[in-house]
Amino acid sequence: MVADAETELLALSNQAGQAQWTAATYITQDTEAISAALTEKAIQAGVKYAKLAAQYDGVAVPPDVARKLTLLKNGLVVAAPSDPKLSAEITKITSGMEAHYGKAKYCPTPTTCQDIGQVSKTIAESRDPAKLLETWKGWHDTAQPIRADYLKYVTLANQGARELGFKDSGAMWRSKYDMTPDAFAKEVDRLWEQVKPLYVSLHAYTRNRLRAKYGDQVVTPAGPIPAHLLGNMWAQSWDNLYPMLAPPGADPGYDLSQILSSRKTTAEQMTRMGESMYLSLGFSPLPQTFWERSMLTKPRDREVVCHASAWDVDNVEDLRVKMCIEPTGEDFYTIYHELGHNYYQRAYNRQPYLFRDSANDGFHEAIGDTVQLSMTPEYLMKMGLISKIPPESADIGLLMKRALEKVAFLPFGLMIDQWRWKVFSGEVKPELMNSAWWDLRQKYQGVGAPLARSEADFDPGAKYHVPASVPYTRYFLANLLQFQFHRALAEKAGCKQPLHRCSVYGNKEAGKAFEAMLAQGASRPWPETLKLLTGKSEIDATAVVDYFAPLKKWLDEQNAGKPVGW
Ligand code: X8Z
Ligand code: ZN
Repeated sequence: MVADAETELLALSNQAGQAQWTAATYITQDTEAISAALTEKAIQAGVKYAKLAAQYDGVAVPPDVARKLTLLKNGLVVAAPSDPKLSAEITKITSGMEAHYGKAKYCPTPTTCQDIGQVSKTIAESRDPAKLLETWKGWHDTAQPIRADYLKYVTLANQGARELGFKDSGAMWRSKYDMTPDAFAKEVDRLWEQVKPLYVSLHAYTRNRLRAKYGDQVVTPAGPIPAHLLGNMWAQSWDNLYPMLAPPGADPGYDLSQILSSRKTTAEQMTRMGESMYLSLGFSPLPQTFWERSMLTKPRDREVVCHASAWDVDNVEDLRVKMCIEPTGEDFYTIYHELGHNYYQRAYNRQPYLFRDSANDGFHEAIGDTVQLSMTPEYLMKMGLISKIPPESADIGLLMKRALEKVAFLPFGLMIDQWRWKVFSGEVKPELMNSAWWDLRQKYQGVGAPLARSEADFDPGAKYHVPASVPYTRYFLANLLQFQFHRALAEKAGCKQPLHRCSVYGNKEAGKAFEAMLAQGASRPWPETLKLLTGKSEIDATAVVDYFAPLKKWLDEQNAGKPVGW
């Protein structure tokens, strides 16, 4: 049975992959329909084998077979109900919602429509609160039409998950972590408590600076920060605010966006630099087909899903990146993130099909980000991007920039699925979906809606991963794991400096250890795979806390006597 499953699922995954690639890089009614049909076939086979695998519960089998049976039972992200009509309906809805997101535009006037790239640029660069607000609202309003579809999707996905024995679709998502769904939810809470003080310090400092800039009318001294002011459409990372928040006298003195755009660095050049980082660690060059088949820039003549992603279309060597690269620091980092996925996919491609996946989904998201932590000034200098290394006195600035990206992200990485888990379980009722979203935004992020929202709005739908049905807790885990991985690699490379100054660029020892972990794929429970590289089998938030300890101290000094929390 397991052998049949591997053969059949591989073939169907390849077909669905080709159709999904086409649909995401050329949105039309036809590509959407073909993608929905082939995805449906793959999901139906996944459901069939999940049910067959469940029949072996309690039967003694060799350990690798047992692991494959587990992966068959909990491997789906969307489980279609067995009723053929409902199965067709849910795949149509999911393909349609992703296409809707891909095509979405904010049109201040009928002839001046702006896509996600353009509205993101405004939110990143403008410091005019009225313009920010208008743009924020314009983009969020584009999600209103998918609210009804989303509700239907929730019902159908739950029905599919229940047929497989899960309480609901959220419980199915939480079942993929080598522990019970409840234990995983507790684990996530535990990790959040560990990093929360660091986030709260950063939040208080940021709020103060924003208040100084925009005034008490816009930013209250002790309340949540309005979501449109943080330099990112979803307030998920705040590094675009760095120029406003830079610690006086500790600025590293370079701006990657400025350097890349003034040199007119092309998307391919940026990607080649990313590849060269992986090569320096001992990984092999990307296949020629990567360069032929990837979509690295936004085509002018058709609609595409610009949200960056990495693909392995044949589950062996057909690696691709889909991205609308602009010469900005943010996109430069994102390419390294995407290539991390591709190098992981290739490292596990000799595993049996069911093990060709990450140890858990947080690992997949953490690989490229780990490499990003090696993009130190010293590295940028070696790449010829900057001409002098900032002095030690600029460390707080460097840490601040990183924290605005990676610490600010933590509660966002957590809250999206806190919301979805509650929507799937029914704890959040359909008529309160949007207000529950804002309750969680406030609870975890200390971020508030910048203007009154109602249940006609569907603000979660304005974030790619919700219409595209991509679980999000993975990014929260990744933002912890990457610091653990970086610490382990830096140790292997013999780096004696503070971790934020360690780069493993060019270090084959570190690269070998990294690749050994990646090559395990999903063949072992993730704690074992984690231990292989780090010597520890638990996710450990002290890695991120230690990394930013000097910044935390500095932030707390700045926050002294001012309100902290919300
Ligand atoms: O979606 C992504 C990647 C593709 S896996 C670009 N990320 C999350 C996001 O953009 O919301 C990376 C960081 C978080
Ligand atoms: Zn990713």
